[in-house]
Amino acid sequence: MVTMQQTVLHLKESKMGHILRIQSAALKAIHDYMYENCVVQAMPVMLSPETDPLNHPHFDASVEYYGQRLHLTKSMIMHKQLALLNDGFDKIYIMSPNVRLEQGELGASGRHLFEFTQVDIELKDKTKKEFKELVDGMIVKVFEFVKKECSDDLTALGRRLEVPKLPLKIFESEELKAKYGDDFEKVMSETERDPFWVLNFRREFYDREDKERKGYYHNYDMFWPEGYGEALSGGEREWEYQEIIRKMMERRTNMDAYKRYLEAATQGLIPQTVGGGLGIERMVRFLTGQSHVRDISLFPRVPGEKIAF
Ligand code: ASN
Repeated sequence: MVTMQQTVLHLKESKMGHILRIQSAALKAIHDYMYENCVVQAMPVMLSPETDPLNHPHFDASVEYYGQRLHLTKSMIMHKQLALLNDGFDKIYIMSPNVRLEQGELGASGRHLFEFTQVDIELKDKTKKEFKELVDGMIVKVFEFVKKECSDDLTALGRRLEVPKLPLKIFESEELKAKYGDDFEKVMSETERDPFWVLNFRREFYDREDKERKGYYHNYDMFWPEGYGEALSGGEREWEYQEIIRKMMERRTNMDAYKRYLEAATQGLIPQTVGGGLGIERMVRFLTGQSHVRDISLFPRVPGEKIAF
């Protein structure tokens, strides 16, 4: 149990000013970069009849409102896809708050909060290669801007940042697994010097599986180096009704929970898109060199912990 007194001490920590200045600079760099690249910003939704299923255990977070069950957003994946039905723009991003009531064991990972924000990006008629190029550029822009604007804050925190060299490296998950075993993400994150990408993970129904090469997924994660672990995940998306249904059946997804999305899919209304979400708190943890996302968050929601405020 976190007490009110501990919360006050946490809020008054002297390093918080340095951390929030670095966070502000990083967010400004992201917004500027998106604007320069014609990626339009959409506002988040926090309640919806359908949301990301998530592929790992978690508790329900939904409310009843006028006879309708509404779920707190786990990710805006399906909203991002549908937003791109509009012909007037083909790239969007959202500073999207997510609520994922995950199990208490994750509290020790250093990377999990049950309430967090991701910068969620989606591009229409683009490939994973084009998505990676956009994100690579964004990462460099963030590092350059933070180094330029916040050198005193970085020094105060004892943090040295190197601007990553582009293009960021790409690895195949199968090759890494063969080399390092199931713990490959951890090993790679600890040994690489720059952020890097890993391709092909078996995940949600909405990430595109290769039709000729079953079991190969056109999705990816990006990782922070120095052992900071996962930074972003995303992929090219399924858009065909038959594929979506097949993948849902394989994953035993409750299709009733996705009837509106499936209705759109039957009408061919899911655009062909690619995208991903980058965790803001995880990025700030890395930029500031802190050991837990709790340290960079004013009001941390750590899985398994009771909240004081
Ligand atoms: N934002 C992720 C994506 O675009 C989905 C997620 O957060 N689960 O793929």
